[in-house]
Amino acid sequence: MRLKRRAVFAVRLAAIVLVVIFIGSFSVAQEKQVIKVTAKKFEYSPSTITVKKGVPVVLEFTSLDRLHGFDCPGLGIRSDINPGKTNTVEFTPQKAGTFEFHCDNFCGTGHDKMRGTIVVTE
Ligand SMILES: [Cu+2]
Repeated sequence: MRLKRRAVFAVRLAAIVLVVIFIGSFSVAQEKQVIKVTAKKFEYSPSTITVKKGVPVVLEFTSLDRLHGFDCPGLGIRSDINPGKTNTVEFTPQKAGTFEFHCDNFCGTGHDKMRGTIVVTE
């Protein structure tokens, strides 16, 4: 009988510890910043994307016309941007600064001018 009571106590204690760990993991998880970016000949909207150093970012890309690309070598980010589809890229900027991105899927006469910047603030 005494042994059974101890076992019940141990199980309850374990359950409480698990709940505390579970809740704790939520408060530690950092909010992600979700930014929608649309592409069309020959521009991105927004063309300037401002994010914060150390805060996780999700970029959600969609194209309004044809296949484009998103290449930001300074931050090591690249994605295709397909019409009728959402491509996502997740990253956490580790350095502050201004990083240029451009379209790397040839999309027509204005392709070379299809660019923008990611600004990472401290
Ligand atoms: Cu393009």
